[in-house]
Amino acid sequence: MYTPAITGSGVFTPSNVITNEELVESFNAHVDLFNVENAEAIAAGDVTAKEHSSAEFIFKASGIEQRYVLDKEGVLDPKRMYPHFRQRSDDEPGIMTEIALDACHKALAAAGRTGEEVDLVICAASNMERAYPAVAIEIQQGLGAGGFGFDMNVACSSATFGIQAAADMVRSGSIRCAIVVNPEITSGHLEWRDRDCHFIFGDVATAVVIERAEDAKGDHFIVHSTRCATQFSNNIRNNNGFLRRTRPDGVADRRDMQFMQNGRKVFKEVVPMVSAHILAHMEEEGRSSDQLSRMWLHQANKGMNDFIGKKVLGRVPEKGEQPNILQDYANTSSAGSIIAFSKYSDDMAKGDIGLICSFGAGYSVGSVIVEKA
Ligand code: CO8
Repeated sequence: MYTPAITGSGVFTPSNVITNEELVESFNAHVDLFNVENAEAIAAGDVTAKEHSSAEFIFKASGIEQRYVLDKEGVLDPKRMYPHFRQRSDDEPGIMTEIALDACHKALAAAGRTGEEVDLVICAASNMERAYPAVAIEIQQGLGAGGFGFDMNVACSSATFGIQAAADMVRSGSIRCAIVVNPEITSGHLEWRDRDCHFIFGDVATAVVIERAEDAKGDHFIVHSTRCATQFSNNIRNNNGFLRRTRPDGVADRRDMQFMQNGRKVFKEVVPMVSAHILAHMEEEGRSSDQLSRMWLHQANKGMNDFIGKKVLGRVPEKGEQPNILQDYANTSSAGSIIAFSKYSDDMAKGDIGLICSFGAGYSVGSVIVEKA
């Protein structure tokens, strides 16, 4: 058995930013258009009038101040409200592969490795660009990697579930060097026309390199243990899928073909589930929470993270103990905890213990206990 370690991480950040103010301006223009276009039906009580959004509400309810997106124009066009991506030929790399490769190259550079040294690629994300061939295999080709690749989808928990799979394979010796990459193009499936959720998500890609600790070329984080758990819930759901055209309304523009959630219920049910999961994982490892120097939590809502941090540590976390990045990136699904890890881990001292934790649709929760070495 070998000891697995995270030896490098990388983040691809799109160049387009949408502030809450810009988002609300375009959303409110969409609402005004919608209400005029549907004035008769609204007056007859057949259609509900849409209400304006507010930048103050968004910040207060979520802690989000802005988000990055691959295409800003389409999202902010009040007559469109989703991104424009050009059609690529089958001979070009897909858009997920393109942003994944950027994050992978940064992670490999941090680990002092090249793509040829990788023998496993896991593309772990909330959505895949196509059904097959696996996006991971295209990324494998782009990296010049050997071995094999496969896709994984556990929604917001995809990164930690991917880390568990890769770390277990390194531990057993079936692979030597893995990349777990999370290209999250959330703008493609967010319902930007729904006031309740239009502010939640942003685009990004993250990657981590996992290999034997004994092979590490520089500072690294030993992966002591991982824990994954799932429990079925319909409170975060997307009904889009390959059987869509078989149904009576075929490819109609239906609300349930985009991200849907009951945000209040998610908040109430997931916070205790995650806090209990982290505490149980720590206890099983014979560690107490006061040994935790840092928690890199999933980035969905600042209030959620404040609750979880307080419950796990038994006190209000001190500045820097639980870094948030969602004010800048919004919720980037599986990539959120890895952005936080990548940006806020270099300063840790040897021997410091940290915990990466993601949670979301499924419900799903995954935790990874690491030690700086
Ligand atoms: N502007 C102004 N007012 C608003 C707005 C708005 N934009 N939206 C809602 N309101 C109003 C509501 O109508 C409501 O009014 P009233 O009280 O009169 O009914 C009031 O404000 C309060 O609304 P909410 O109860 O909805 O507000 P909350 O305080 O609960 O905040 C949140 C809403 C921010 C959504 C919060 O509930 C939350 O963050 N919950 C947790 C969500 C979460 O963690 N979800 C995880 C999803 S991510 C995941 O698992 C991955 C899925 C796959 C990836 C998807 C890629 C796209």
